[in-house]
Amino acid sequence: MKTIDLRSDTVTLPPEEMREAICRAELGDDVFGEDPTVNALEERAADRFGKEAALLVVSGTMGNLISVLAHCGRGSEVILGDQSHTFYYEAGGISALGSVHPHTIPNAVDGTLPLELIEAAVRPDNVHFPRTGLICLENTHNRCGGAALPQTYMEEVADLAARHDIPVHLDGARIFNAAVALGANVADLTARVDSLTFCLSKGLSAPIGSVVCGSKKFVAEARRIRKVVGGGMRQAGIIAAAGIVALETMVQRLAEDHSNAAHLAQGIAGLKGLTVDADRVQTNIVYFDVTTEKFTAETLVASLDAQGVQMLALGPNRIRAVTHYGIGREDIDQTLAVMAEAVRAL
Ligand code: TLP
Repeated sequence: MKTIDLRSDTVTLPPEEMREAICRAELGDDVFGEDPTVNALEERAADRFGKEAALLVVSGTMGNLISVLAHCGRGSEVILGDQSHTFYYEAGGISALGSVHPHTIPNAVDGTLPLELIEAAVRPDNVHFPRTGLICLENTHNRCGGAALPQTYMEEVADLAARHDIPVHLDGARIFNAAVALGANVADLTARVDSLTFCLSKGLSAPIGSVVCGSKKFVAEARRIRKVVGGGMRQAGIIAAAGIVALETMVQRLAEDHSNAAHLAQGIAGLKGLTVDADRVQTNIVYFDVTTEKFTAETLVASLDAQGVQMLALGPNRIRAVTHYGIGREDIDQTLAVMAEAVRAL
């Protein structure tokens, strides 16, 4: 029985072309700046986003941590969503390692931070208050159902930030999903952020790695902080080689993942005991709720697991399923058949 793993797009395995590129990669010592494949990936990434420079890092978490630390000094404050990955899932790294103070405001259901709440969170110059050092956005927004934040909104936040002379960082772990869903050019979508992290190892299916992009000055500081947190890598071209293939070949196909996610959500909408807002599924993430007393998210996930379908229970009633390169339309149909049987039997 094939396991249909919908826990995350992080589970994607590299396609053959990536494995070959890894084997063939020209290598050098990247801490000395001498790995040609890393340099090629960083140049391509910077170009793709229209930024001056880029830096390969181990993970999305490391990219966000390094970026926050590069923008903010000890005791300064970052404005970010209460549902943001950086606040929710990054082990408090910005506080633990950077002494940066998180100022959370509630995310709207569409993943945005309401402008008036950002405005109200900006600290006036007063000896009692921390200094606002950064505003963080997330696009697509993981915990807000993979929502894609439109370019107009990104620009409105950038205008607000510019009025207060505060930089903006984007957690763009899945920014290519956003660009594909919105039919936008990824450089236009991110033109107004000062820095961003995007991930190679989610929908783009590379085995490891994320990239931080920004100005030369910012990336030089980020490079220094990467060393501080132990992220300076040596022959990292084996990672970058896969990343180059990811950027070149894996972006346009994300539309397939989005269509599979929509198909899954529509199917779930017809199942008893489950509720999903199928209209909100814009990209590759589907959240749905258990709305019956007969079973919980955990018992349903366990029962699906026994039938070879894996999802994540993210609360007593909340389940997440993520589509990706390893999942075809027939897997979604199989998933829906297994789910229909499970909700009937439980
Ligand atoms: N998200 C993972 C889990 O940590 C929840 C997932 O399975 O979705 N930003 C966003 C928006 C993310 O969704 C993630 C990973 C990261 C950053 C961190 O990336 P990694 O896992 O490479 O550190």
